[in-house]
Amino acid sequence: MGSTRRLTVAQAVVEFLRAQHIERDGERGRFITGVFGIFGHGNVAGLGEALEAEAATHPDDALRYLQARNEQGMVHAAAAYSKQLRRMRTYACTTSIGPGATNMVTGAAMATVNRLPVLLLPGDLFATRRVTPVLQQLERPESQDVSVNDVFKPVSRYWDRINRPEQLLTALPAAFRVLTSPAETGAVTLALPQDVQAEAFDFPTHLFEERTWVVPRQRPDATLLARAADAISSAQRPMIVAGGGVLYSAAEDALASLATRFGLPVTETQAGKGALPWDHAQNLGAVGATGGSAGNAVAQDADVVIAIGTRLSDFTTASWTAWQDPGVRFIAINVAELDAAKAHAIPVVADARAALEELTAALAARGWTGVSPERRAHQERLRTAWNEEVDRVLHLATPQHVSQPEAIRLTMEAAGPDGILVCAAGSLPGDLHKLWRSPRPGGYHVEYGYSTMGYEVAGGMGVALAEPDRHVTVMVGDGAWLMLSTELATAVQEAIPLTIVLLDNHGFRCIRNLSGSCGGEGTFQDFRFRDPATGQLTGDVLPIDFAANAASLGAHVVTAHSPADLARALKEMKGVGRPVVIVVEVDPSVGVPGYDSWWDVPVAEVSDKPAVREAYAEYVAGRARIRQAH
Ligand SMILES: Cc1ncc(C[n+]2csc(CCOP(=O)(O)OP(=O)(O)O)c2C)c(N)n1
Ligand SMILES: [Mg+2]
Repeated sequence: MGSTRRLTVAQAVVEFLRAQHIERDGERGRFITGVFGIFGHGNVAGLGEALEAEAATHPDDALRYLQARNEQGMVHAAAAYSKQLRRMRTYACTTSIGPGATNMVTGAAMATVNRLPVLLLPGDLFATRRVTPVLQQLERPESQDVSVNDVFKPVSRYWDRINRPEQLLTALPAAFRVLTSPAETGAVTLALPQDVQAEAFDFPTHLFEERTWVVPRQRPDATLLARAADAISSAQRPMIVAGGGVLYSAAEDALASLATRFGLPVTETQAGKGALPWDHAQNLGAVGATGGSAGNAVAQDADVVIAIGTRLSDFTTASWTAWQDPGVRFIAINVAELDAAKAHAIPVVADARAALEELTAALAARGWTGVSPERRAHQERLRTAWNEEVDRVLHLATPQHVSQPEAIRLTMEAAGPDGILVCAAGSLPGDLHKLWRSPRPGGYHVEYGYSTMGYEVAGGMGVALAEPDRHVTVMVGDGAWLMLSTELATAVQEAIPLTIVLLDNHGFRCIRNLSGSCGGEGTFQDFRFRDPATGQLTGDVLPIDFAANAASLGAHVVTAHSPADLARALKEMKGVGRPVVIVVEVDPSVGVPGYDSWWDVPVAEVSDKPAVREAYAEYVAGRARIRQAH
């Protein structure tokens, strides 16, 4: 018999988390920084007890417990932390059973869609079924082997329920294999029944030995890499789409040298933005539905597309209208086979950095000199024109309060070269994708895989935890703020110096615009009173006092009525040392234009309304441009 330690299941989980390390390129560190949690009967006596003991036993390097306000918010914070640290560290999240658990489902989906590691530890029903139904139990007449935690299955990359203590021996390593796998990572759910959490077992001590999960730099297959190099070296109008995988792989330098050496234009997805500095000679900016004029112009006639670390979502592909050359071919470099096989691409399943290094060597070995001088000059003209256009839009002013592009410019100027911008949903991400200028990697953090309203404040806190030396600014719409901003109280509690710029345009503005382009009236989108005369939401604007709302949670609050107010507030608030919320009323009449782009949002095929019929006709014409590349 080997040596054992008698621990509760919860204590064993905490011991195991402490012992897990991760390593890449010779850099090694603990993988789980701490645990976010909200307690209830489903976890307080289990994980709650174990975490209290952890804090007492390891005062200097305990897994830090952070108190959350909303379980969804804490998953956002954990995932944002991980995204910012290129998936090399994360937090675990513990909840009670029932609503505490299911509140995490949206966060889980967000993490999985964005391929971000988070470890979710929801409490679960008594495994013994001694007491049933327990408070908050979902009873199903056809089976007792189901709980609300089963809803985590489709949104988790690994899901398990620990019904007996010894199951930890296989479940925990399996969970960490997935969490630390670049190709498979996402939300990992270990449901922990309330009784089992508190149950003791003689665990073998080897379970708690320090482990190091080495993140591999998978090399590409020689045949497929050669095919990719052949395709690129015979292309006339090749281009690169840089996705989040470039950053997760720390492949920015490899990307810059490939692009520079061969004159390849680089375009950016939301997650890939910042991989090259905004003013890098090869950076043509955003591509796709929220792309700019340069990125979308090179895409239009590209004959070979090198897609690196991207899911090729509809925003990136402009719903597959971005590429119009009938012979266009894709090369997809990705750690995940799922993504590498999209768009009928040459699938280069590999770590981005390893693949880009080998691709550079293979192209050089073929004697390829890169993109023709004429095409390079064309690319440079597009880049210059785009940067001029961005300057123009950033200065679009208004006599009414502040325009959104202006607010973006002032926030960017105040953020400076080391600042980090955090955003997720609403009209802001599209505008930011076009306009924000990130001088260094990691300065632009927008969650646009799941585009989750409510990610902004919680995510901003996670980013600030990840990078305490860089100032974090969150830009958030009034709608997203109202949906979920209470993690602000946690940021206050932890004295995290966040700046939150809350843009009040009295409604779900981007959906109002979308409704308009589909022939709708958009009246469901304004934050207005119901007007007794019309019976509709067409009354006065709701008098929501966002400043009072933020101040009530303990933030330092400033209201900015003009661009000068906003500039001053942004500057002064950087040194406050605790969360600051700047409330700005924006004039929604000043928008950021689109640049030869399209997004497939189906319009009602039949309607009595002429506006809808007109929108439908336009929609059908737009849809005709879809080139199904998959
Ligand atoms: C959780 C969630 N619910 C609904 C949506 C759909 N949605 C996308 S943007 C948006 C409106 C956002 O309003 P606001 O934050 O005020 O930004 P604005 O468009 O006004 O700039 C909605 C409802 C979403 N992305 N996330
Ligand atoms: Mg709004």
